[in-house]
Amino acid sequence: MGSEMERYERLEGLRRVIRDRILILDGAMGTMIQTYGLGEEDFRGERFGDHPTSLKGNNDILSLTRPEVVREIHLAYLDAGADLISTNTFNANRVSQADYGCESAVYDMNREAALIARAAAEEASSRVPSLPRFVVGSMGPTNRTASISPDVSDPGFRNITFQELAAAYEEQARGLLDGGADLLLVETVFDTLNARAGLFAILGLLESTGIDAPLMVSGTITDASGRTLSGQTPEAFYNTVRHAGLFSVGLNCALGARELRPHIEEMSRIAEMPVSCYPNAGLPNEFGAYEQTADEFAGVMQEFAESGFLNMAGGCCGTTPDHIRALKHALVEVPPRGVPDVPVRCRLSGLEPVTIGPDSLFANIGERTNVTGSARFRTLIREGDFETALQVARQQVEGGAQLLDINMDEGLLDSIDAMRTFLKMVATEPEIARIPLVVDSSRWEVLEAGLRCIQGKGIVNSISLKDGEADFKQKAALVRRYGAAVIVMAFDEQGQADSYERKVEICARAYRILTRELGFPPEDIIFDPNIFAVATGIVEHDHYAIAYLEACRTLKETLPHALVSGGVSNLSFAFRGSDTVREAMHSAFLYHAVQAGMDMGIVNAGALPVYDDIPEELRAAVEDVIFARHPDATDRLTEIAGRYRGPATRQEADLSWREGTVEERLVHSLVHGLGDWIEEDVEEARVARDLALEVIEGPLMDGMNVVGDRFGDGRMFLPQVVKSARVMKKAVAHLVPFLEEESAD
Ligand code: THG
Repeated sequence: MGSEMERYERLEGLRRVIRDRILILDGAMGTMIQTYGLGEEDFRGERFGDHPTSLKGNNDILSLTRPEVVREIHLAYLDAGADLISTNTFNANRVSQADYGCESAVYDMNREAALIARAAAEEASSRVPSLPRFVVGSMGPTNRTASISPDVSDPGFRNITFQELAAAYEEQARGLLDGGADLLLVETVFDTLNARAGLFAILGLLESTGIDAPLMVSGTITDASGRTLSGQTPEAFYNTVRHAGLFSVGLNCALGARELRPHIEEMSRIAEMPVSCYPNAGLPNEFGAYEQTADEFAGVMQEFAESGFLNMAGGCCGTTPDHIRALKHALVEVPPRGVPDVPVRCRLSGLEPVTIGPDSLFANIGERTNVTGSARFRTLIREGDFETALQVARQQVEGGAQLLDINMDEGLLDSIDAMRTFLKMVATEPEIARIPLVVDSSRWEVLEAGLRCIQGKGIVNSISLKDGEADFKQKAALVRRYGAAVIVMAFDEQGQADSYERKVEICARAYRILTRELGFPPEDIIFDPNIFAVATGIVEHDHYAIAYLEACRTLKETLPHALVSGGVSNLSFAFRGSDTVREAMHSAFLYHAVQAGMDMGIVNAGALPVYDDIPEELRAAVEDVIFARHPDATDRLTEIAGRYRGPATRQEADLSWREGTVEERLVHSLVHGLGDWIEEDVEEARVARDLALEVIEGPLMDGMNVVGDRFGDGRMFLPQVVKSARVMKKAVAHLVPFLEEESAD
């Protein structure tokens, strides 16, 4: 509706006005619909008269069957002062509508809803032309989560895929845009993988249609931990959605405004775009009703605005036109938040944020979760023992890995399947999923499968110019739509770069293409100018380390914001079997590489000795090799290597808790979600007490009470609690036969 020109001018107006004042969003649609007391017949209307299942409660269908109700609610919010009204489409996606068997009406629901809202906005705008009104296409999170297993005993299971979500969001976005929505709002994000699927679809749609629709994203924090349902902190959430070129980002819904304060403050500190906030009218009472009055609600929001947190404000569940009127009144004099000058940095995320850049230390990427880089990991994956393979990941994290490289490239494996399964299992281990993931493969299909399984902002390892520019650009554009950073190898049509000149030439060319032709953010480009093995006995290899170090320095000086990485253990392949020598080579090399500007590297986390702790003689021999100081440097290192055989430095996981009493050990396993010892400990406790029931009522309940307390006060979050529940289930399963015997006695 309306011409392209009108739409263009309206959006220009929106981009201007958001700088001048806090824009007012509307309040709850569902809360208002409830006041109409509609019955089954209202929901069905004529169109769905014969629909086989009950439709009562399917609010989104009312846009088709009782459009005047929806229109009246929009007008009430516009009358209350809303600048933006959101369409009646929160659940109008085929995933949620499957509950009602209404998938085939999804497009129509969205298009009609947008038409209704558009007409209402036009009506209000024509009454007060100086106050333009906008239509926001609302897209809820669906009723499924892509990164949480609905079955506690099967952590690798999911009931929805990235592709299914992307298809659902695309269909919905098409309907909304066809009906005339000005903006699209991916809202109430409880699982950022769902949102990333939505953004992937929407970015693709906007690109293929050429439509300009500003995007809003709003997350929701569901419990005292201050995290999303799927476990991300607000900053991790922000880092995960930031790639989509957002018009605004913010938080809505759960907990109510008061509890949201620290989180919206955090968001306003980090977001490089306007911040929105539309909370519930407080916490629901025991009957699920919201009691916060319009004045109380507006009072809390006014304090947020005065603290400089807000650019857009409105209401979620339980809010009414009265709340919006009071809100508008409370905010009318308050200036909007100024968008801060946030330094350009590579901002990644797992469940928690990781920032890499000039002011951060060198970042370790754990290398052991690689089927070609670890014989142990390969055997476990080949045997399908993913549970134990997770231990390898955990050990890397405990050894200090701040990111984790995952590679499943092996001839005998179904690499796509292995990548998916492993990443889904990692997602249920908060200790591991805390850190960002690096999806490593030489096959694009495997990289893509990985990107569809990780919740946070990860890294693609890798792409290169080896198959030409067109292929490189196509993959880079997709990486961006998926919301990942990318490792670019110094590899082109001519082959891998081994000299300083070739390394710099290829990286500079890739940088130019990415930044100038694709608009790829330079901070999300990580160059890998190839660490090759030295001391191989082949003279041409002697300068490989120097070439890397010099290239590193030049790349950092000439390609602004881009980062440099490398696979450090490659350097020492010639000394396989001599871990002490290899590790000394890695540490000495890193010492110099970090000075040359290397930002991150793939390393055996936990197996890097401190540079100053390397025996003087060994260090000198290693550095002679790295810097090719003598023609006989390799021979010299080989000669002394014999003296440094034997086990190298290894960091073991801290097992001191195993020395506690059996009760303490049970509580520890439950609280930390550790399943490895639970059965033996439960058995020990059962034998000591003589009654299985007492083990449950005693230490197991004690453990779960600790979990409950920590969840209650926010020190644990849902994915951790799920792990505890899994351990509890395992413990109880062990006791069941004994419980049955006891009750038979
Ligand atoms: N650049 C980028 N990605 C990479 C590499 C790189 N990914 C893979 C690899 N190179 C980095 N990872 C490893 C992992 C392990 C080893 C080397 C590099 C390694 N493994 C022992 C070996 O082969 O001797 C295996 C020992 C064992 O089985 O336990 O050295 O350069 N972007």
